[in-house]
Amino acid sequence: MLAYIGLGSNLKGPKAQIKRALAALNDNNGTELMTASSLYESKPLLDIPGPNYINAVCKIETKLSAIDLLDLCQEIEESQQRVREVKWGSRTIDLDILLYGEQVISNKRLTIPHPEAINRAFVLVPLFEIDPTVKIPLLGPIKTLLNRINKSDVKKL
Ligand code: ROI
Repeated sequence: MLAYIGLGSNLKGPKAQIKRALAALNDNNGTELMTASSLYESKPLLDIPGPNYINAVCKIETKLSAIDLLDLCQEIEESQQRVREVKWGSRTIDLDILLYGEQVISNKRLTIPHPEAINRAFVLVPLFEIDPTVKIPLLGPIKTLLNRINKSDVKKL
């Protein structure tokens, strides 16, 4: 199965945090890293005070189920000592499953396509970079989604 993961960090060396998580996504039995986007910098969403974020999106090939992939993402977050004091707060590393094939998933732990992420410039811009023709289930082609948002607040590094 092809899946897309969004990564974000604004604490403890954000660029290195993203790179370490990308390496971890390649360095295990269930997943293989296919493509990683450039790194992008943006202010915290909603102008919540805190350091700027570094974000990236990657495409993986996986034999894991969506739930097992979520477990893996959470293990990687924990292994990088994820700190998240409050909702919307700063964090060392955040891994979100954006897309899992063309599946639509909705249960207590998982909502795919990721409902919030898929509207954000720091996700759509790197996703478009690595796959400009990807279709988002329920929502349509990425190009259309990208045209609706303000892209000027993410800076490619
Ligand atoms: N803001 C930016 N710019 N990038 C993120 O990855 C990010 N992640 C979050 C919140 C706190 C919503 N803000 C963010 O979880």
